[in-house]
Amino acid sequence: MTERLIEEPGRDVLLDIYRRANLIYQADERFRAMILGGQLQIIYYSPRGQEIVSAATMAALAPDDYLVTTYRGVHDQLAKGIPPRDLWAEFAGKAAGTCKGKGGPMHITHPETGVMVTTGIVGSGLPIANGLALASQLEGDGKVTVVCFGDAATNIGAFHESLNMAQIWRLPVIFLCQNNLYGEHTPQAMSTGCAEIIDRAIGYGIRGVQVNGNDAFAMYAAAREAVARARAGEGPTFIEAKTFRFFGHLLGDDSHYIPAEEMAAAKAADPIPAYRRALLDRQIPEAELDAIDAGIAATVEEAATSALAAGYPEPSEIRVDVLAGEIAA
Ligand SMILES: Cc1ncc(C[n+]2csc(CCOP(=O)(O)OP(=O)(O)O)c2C)c(N)n1
Ligand SMILES: [Mg+2]
Repeated sequence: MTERLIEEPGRDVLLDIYRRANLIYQADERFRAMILGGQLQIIYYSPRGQEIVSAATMAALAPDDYLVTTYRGVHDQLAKGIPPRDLWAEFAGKAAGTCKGKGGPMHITHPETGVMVTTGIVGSGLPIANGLALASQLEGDGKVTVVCFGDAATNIGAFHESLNMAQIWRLPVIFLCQNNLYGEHTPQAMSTGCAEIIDRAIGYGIRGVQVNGNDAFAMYAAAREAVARARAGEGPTFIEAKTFRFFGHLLGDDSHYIPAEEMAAAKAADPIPAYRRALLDRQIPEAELDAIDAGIAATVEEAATSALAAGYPEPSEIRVDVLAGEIAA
């Protein structure tokens, strides 16, 4: 395999990553406020702290590449390009949502932006991603599939089977492990036998890349290289992106099982302000970043407000789009 030298991305890409990351950041802030304020009744898995992983990865994809993600997937879905208005409506169970209000946050699907499946079954996205990648390989459509999952998911059988199969068939798939160091309330060392998750790549002969997922430059470089390999027919890549989640497993989790100093260190290295500082250091004017933030604030406001005002699905819709084919009433 040839090594590629990857330079720092240009200004457009840097701002694209900034826009995606801050859309996630602002949307997450609003989702949490709406849930805690009683405006949304959903179980919510905040991606706060993991924004850069998605923003930089999705910036390296083409709009029609595929994504498979999980219950903690709102960052991936927004970064991939689902219109916030449609996503919000689905979270609120409204007919205007991505699945007409019948999927909910756990099952966000939006083929128009390549978001093919969101699943709550840990590890179940990986074989599905292989299927999408195999279809692309057979059809020669040049698309790449990214599947996101957590660190604890690497203990599930489907993870191991999927890496093996993808490598044998040289599938155009990227396995993106968002390693936030915890699975539900369990620290990694209590559930995972190996010290470094990336070492699992060796057993399958698959290219493994461990990266600081909160570093936009490193994350983008890793994703771009993996995309290039997949498109060139060189097969899959397993990326382990080290990151952290600021709000525990789900909203309401008090994170008592996380040592206070570990949480404090993670928050001190918050990737959102860190990336803003990195752009300012590169002479990107603050006013330009502020203008992007303001545009995002307007988008989020519009999405949240329109979702609340939208209507629920009609009762007559209850059997529509649920199974292939008609079901007798
Ligand atoms: C097959 C299966 N087993 C157990 C669960 C319960 N469960 C939901 S999330 C979770 C932890 C997953 O942790 P990780 O893969 O690290 O992802 P994270 O939530 O940290 O993003 C578990 C065990 C499940 N949903 N599916
Ligand atoms: Mg985890």
